[in-house]
Amino acid sequence: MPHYKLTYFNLRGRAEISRYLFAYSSIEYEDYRIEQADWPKIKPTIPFGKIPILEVDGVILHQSLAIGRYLARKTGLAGETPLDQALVDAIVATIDDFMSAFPWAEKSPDKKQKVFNDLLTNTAPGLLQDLDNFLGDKEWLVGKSVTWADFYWEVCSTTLLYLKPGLIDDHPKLLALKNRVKALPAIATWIQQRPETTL
Ligand code: M4M
Repeated sequence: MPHYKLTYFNLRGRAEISRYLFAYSSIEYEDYRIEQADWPKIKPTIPFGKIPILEVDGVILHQSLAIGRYLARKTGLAGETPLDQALVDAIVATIDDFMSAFPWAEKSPDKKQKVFNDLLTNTAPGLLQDLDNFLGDKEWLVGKSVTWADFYWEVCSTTLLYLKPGLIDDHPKLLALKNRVKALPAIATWIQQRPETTL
């Protein structure tokens, strides 16, 4: 087994999907969390200047979804067939596009709140309806077993619900999916033991 070191802030954010994949597959890794204050010093030492990164026996992997897809492939959570894998990737990208639209680093609190509110009030409902339709009466988003697309829905919806409690009240199927992921024993254990952070 390679030595794995995941570097990110002390947040769920863009690293949590990888932490779920490690937890689910019982792979040992170093969950290295840097202080915001140390970031300017570390940034220039990282190949593309962004975190998370995953070091795999010294190879530095960047981009949270490339890291997630790599771990999902290794652990059988990437989707069963090439077509299922493409559907999984498409769902992950759809959720990620929405999460990435939030101006996380906006310095003006007024502007930040305005855009956050607009996304949560006007954009989220359409996405949630599309996801609800895509899920339909299936147990998992894609195929007959859990994939990292289900994990990503759980991770991102936790942050969305922190930003807007009640956001998915009109989507009991999506809520039930979230709860199915949270109830997977290895995920339940991780959620219970992880550092508690708001985002
Ligand atoms: C993100 N919480 O939670 S933060 C994406 N992006 O709390 S830059 C998908 N280049 O404000 C799911 O740190 C969840 C998250 O330094 C997410 O992109 C999240 O200006 C955060 C936070 C930041 C963040 C981010 C954007 C720009 C910069 C750094 C980080 C995300 C997500």
